[in-house]
Amino acid sequence: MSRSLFLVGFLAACDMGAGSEDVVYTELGEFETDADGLVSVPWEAPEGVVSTEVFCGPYGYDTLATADFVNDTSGAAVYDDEAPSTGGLRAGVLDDMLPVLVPVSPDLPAAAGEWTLGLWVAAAALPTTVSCGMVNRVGDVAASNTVDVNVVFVGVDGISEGMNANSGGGDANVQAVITALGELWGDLGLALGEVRYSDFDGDVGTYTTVDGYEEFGDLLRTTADDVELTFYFVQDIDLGDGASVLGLSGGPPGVAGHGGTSKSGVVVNVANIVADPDQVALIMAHEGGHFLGLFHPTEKDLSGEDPLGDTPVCSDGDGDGALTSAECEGSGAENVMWPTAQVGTATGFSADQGWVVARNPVVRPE
Ligand SMILES: [Ca+2]
Ligand SMILES: [Ca+2]
Ligand SMILES: [Ca+2]
Ligand SMILES: [Zn+2]
Repeated sequence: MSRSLFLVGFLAACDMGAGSEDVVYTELGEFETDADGLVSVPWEAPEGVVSTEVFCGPYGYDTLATADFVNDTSGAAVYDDEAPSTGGLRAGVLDDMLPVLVPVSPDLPAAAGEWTLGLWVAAAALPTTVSCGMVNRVGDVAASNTVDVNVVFVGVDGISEGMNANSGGGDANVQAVITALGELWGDLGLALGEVRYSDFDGDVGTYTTVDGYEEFGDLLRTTADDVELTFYFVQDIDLGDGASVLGLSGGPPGVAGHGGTSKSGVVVNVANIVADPDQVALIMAHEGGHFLGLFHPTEKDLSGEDPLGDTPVCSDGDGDGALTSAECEGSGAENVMWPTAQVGTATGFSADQGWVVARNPVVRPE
């Protein structure tokens, strides 16, 4: 890995537009792995940093990557893939693009200085080359915050009469969803700022039903390079097992504050928007929570938990190796980030979850 490459990338930093000068995307350049798929990616968080996110890709939908390690500004390992469920950081095992966001827990705040991502790419042909970038947010942090939202309609006109960019603002079902989303996120201290509506200008016929992770990633790749959270409304999501998926987030966490990547937004299945707008709103609150750096308090198969000290802990009462909402009533099922969140039951967030979201690059003080 080359220090000069890193510095050249740093010079390419660009302002992201009016009202968002506190959030800056910087290209870091290309990095070549060794024959084992490993490469160190240093990235620099500026003075006054609130959050910092590094991401590397694209390496394709047939390839997975994760963090072998992450070192903080003192060179201390703060993440180790031998113990991925411990400490204050989480990293996914993801296709095509790997984002690592700090902070995802009050236990590991962002700090100015050089961090290092030890990237491991499991490509079939090694060594391989990836491009990396980073987004840094500086400035103030507040308890009450706002996020701008872009709703992109992908061929869903007809599910709810006239549901498209022209009429979305006046459509009763869309408005019921937006209102309910605002109420759910209110418990995070997060209000909806500007809500924009646009029509997908790509291949609607292909993407209105998202078939598999490649279509999912390719749809997210069309996300604009703005400091906002983009939700794609589609007619169905089918990952190949025959079941309809209600929503999917890039990441988690998503690539926040930088468009054009396969992790730059959230896809929402709105087939039920007329019958059950509250269900669609809960999916947006949950998947949008993933995008903003929140994980499931406990995975339903008990395979991991979030890095937050104040989220509910549920024990597997019946010892069958799986957690259900019924089993975790009063000890997890009330949290919106519960893996099987149910309308009317999953209605709140924890204080630590609000702390994390307040610092995300696409969120700003109200
Ligand atoms: Ca399709
Ligand atoms: Ca926890
Ligand atoms: Ca159980
Ligand atoms: Zn989830």
